[in-house]
Amino acid sequence: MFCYQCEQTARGTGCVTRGVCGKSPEASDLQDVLVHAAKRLATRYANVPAAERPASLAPMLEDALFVTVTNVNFDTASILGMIRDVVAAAGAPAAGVAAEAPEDTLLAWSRASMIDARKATLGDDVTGLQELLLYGLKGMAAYAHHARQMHRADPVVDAFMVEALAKLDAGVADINELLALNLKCGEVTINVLALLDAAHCDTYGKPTPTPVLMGHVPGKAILVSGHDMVDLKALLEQTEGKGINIYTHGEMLPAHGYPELKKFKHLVGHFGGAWMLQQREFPKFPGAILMTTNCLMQPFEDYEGRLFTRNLVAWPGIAHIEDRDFTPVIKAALAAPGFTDTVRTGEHLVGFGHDAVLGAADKIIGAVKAGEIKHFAVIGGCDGSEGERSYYTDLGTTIPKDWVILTLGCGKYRLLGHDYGTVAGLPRLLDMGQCNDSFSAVKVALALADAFGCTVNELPLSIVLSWFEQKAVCVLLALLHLNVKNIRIGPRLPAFLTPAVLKVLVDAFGLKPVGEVEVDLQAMSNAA
Ligand code: FS2
Ligand code: SF4
Repeated sequence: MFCYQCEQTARGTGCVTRGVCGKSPEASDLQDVLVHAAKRLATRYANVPAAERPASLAPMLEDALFVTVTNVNFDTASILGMIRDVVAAAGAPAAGVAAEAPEDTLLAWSRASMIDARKATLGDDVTGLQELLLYGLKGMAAYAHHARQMHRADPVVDAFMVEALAKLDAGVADINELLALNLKCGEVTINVLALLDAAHCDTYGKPTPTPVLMGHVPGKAILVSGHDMVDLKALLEQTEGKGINIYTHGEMLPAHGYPELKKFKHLVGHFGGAWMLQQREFPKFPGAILMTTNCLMQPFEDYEGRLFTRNLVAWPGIAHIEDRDFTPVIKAALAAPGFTDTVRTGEHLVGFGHDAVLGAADKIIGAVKAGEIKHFAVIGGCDGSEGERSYYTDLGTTIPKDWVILTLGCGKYRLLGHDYGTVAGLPRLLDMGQCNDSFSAVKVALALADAFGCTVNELPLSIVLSWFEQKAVCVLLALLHLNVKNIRIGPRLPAFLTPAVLKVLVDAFGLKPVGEVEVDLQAMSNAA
């Protein structure tokens, strides 16, 4: 195996014996085969007019890529089944291998496309740029998958997925073409983020500021993690009147802001922090646990019998829910003790999507003009387990009182638990939602630039991203496509970006790693 697609990659260079994430070498190799199969499938249809492509093509490519995103699928049997489906769809002449071929044959078939092989023939710069594009596509696939759960698709997104995968299959090696494809990936990411935003708002109503109980109340309980609002709504419907309380976990926290979800009285609160705390937190949750999408970690024995996966998430031996029939989850929740006491560790305000923030635009613009609000800092993205991530906590709590902090993604957990107070009558910490809601930050930044008659780069705005997995990669590409400069990224730079490629990004966009809090803060203030 060789995998360096996420921030926690071993020694900052690549996982080679077993994933830090828990991915086995066999699962990792099979994921590489699946990506290769997806590229071959895309090639088969690259020259077929979009209207003549099968309707199953786009969802199949999406799922194939989303399965390989960090912390999604660790189950070799399910990955192998998917490979066979994709190879069959590509057809033997295009694939060059039979769908029913033995696993070893499939591994040998994809060997030349593996990262190691390309590093040896194309060099680290080209391979890194190819992988940057692939990881951007993986992130885009995840967002497109979510939108498709709500019956939304965008032909621009579907077409780019085919075009870009086919280019990768053809071995595109020209640095300038690869850079252009990566920026195009960023451009199309804006489409998919807008699509997902509209799907969520149309289906569940526009998020509105809503306080969420951080804690629990007595009663049977189900914890819902991941990102999938469609699963959550179906579970809320199926548990209504059954005496079971539903809690959000991790990236499901923003669910409480949607009118069509918060109307369920048994959606009572939020339990726990970001994904990487689950092995400590899940054993303490006295009910059933549903993982709708990433981020899943290796389950421990004391909760594996009451853990369930959905969608593309899978772990060997963990029960998987098909067709949104949550009967086994409900049974497990009723069989578990549930909570017997009440604990309130606090309240967190969610629901500051673009609609809520821009609803206060006049107030915000007036406060900026009056000097009451000096600066905006977008601090968000993914969380992770490294100690260096305390940077984000320290930054958030050190930022001057006349700055507004916009946050999103599970990276927000680094900012919670501190009273930020208010500025100009607004909360200083505005939670815009999941990583899937990054569109809100883009929309607010563009609207502010419009209101002040300047570019985003001329706004008193700093963007400090925490990255972990591939959704963050496509969001970064989207910001670069918008020509947003001086983005800070951390806690570490991606292993797949070589010094030469980084230099290109630094020269063109001023992309920089996070540094010391005081130094960074001073630089952000000077730029304001
Ligand atoms: Fe967080 Fe994990 Fe949201 Fe990422 S729950 S790091 O894959 O998707 O952010
Ligand atoms: Fe390693 Fe990340 Fe790949 Fe897992 S996803 S094998 S942790 S680089």
